[in-house]
Amino acid sequence: EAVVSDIYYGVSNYSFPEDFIFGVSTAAFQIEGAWNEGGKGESIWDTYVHEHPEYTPDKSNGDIAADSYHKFKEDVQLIKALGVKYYRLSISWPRLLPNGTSNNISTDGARYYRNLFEELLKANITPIVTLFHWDMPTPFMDLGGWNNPVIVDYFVDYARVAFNLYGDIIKTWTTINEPHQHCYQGYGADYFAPAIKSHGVGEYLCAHYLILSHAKAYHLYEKEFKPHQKGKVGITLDAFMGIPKDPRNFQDVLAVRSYLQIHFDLYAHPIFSAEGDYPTFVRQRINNMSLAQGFARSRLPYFTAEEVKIIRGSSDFFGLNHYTTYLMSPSEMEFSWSIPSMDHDAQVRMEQDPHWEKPGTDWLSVYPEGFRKLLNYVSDNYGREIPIIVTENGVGDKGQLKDYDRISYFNKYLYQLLLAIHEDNCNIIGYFAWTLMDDFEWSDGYFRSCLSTSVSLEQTSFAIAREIQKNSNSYLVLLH
Ligand code: BGP
Repeated sequence: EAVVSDIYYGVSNYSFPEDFIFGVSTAAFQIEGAWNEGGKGESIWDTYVHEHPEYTPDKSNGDIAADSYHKFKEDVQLIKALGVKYYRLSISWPRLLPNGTSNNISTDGARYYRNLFEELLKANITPIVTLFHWDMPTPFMDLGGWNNPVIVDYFVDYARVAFNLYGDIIKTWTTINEPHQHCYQGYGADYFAPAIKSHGVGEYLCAHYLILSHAKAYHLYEKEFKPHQKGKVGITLDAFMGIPKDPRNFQDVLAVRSYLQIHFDLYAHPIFSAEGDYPTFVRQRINNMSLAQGFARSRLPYFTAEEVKIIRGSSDFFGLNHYTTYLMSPSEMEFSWSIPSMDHDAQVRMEQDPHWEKPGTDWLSVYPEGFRKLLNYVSDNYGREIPIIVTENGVGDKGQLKDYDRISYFNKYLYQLLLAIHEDNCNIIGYFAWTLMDDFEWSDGYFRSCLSTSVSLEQTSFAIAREIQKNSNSYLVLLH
């Protein structure tokens, strides 16, 4: 029943550049299912959800998920119907390499991704491929996963296989998705696989070897593949934005700095800054805290001078995932923090203004201006030469069929992105909505998948929002 039921409010005098990249994102574990088919090896997420069903509220797992392994052709048609020309997806490392190493490349796994990529290209959709969206082959956990330096060579070995197999048709790669969330929640805490729960130590070791793995994979591509494949390789980092709870209080301003430096610049600075290496503030803070806590050495490992050089500049673009903003103020201790921990190192209290809209996802309030501030933060700190691709952005809802909250979110965030391009001269070349379809939402399972940032295609909220933003001067759009 067609009912004129909502009015978009907003004025945009700006439009997107002609060649702006619009796309949708997914991750292998969240959508593929077929967890043990075609010779696929087990990933840490398989292990986590099978061994600890109680970790997800609905005791669910990714065994079937959105069944994209079997339904990828339909999925490609859905993307086509949505009208976007780019699709960001990830390869499951253990689907391609069941025991994690190139000694054993799965024929079925290799064929699956080849077929999928070719299907996308046939539909005129460009795949952008992530090598690691959190599903490490389980056998590596016997070695400590990202906490053991040997993992660097295994990751490069995997990257080589992927570049070899698909580099003829894949021209944009991201090595790693959100190292911060993966390390913080999976190695510092146990909210995510592999649930190491080594607060204040595990997440820094994980960060360290992830950054190194990324840089080595980047250079592998530069040296052995780029000359003939001519593609690009980058990394995707995640950031909540912070604003001082009281902008007149300098301590609150410092709290924002502390949060962003420890949770974001820890990753961004070694790769994207001119100096390279961890930010001085982070190095000093963690060294001092470690000393005070009786550690024999800093909980934040050191890169050698040679490693600093390899890491610096090792990304052709800045992949950025962003969802929400927090009000920040200093706090020496919150009841939920362990000592040591990354949170305790940052010493920041985070809260959201109760007046901000909260459409669904419990940690997500709508504060679009924070997005513009973040885009500026990245541009100011890491330069306007490096192109930014927003690789994820989106919002959850309460499962209602009418998708107004999400349309409104996309509109408001896209509008801020336009302002960042046109008024702040930020070099943003692409935007990917999270996500193409309902999926297995990590530690939220499906129970709360309606609260996750999934996009339901019937509602095509992103497509609507994109059209609204594409046509400049549109301020009144009636939605059916
Ligand atoms: C990011 C992850 C995605 C996805 C997204 C949305 O951190 O890279 O894989 O989980 O968050 O999360 P949610 O659906 O809980 O809003």
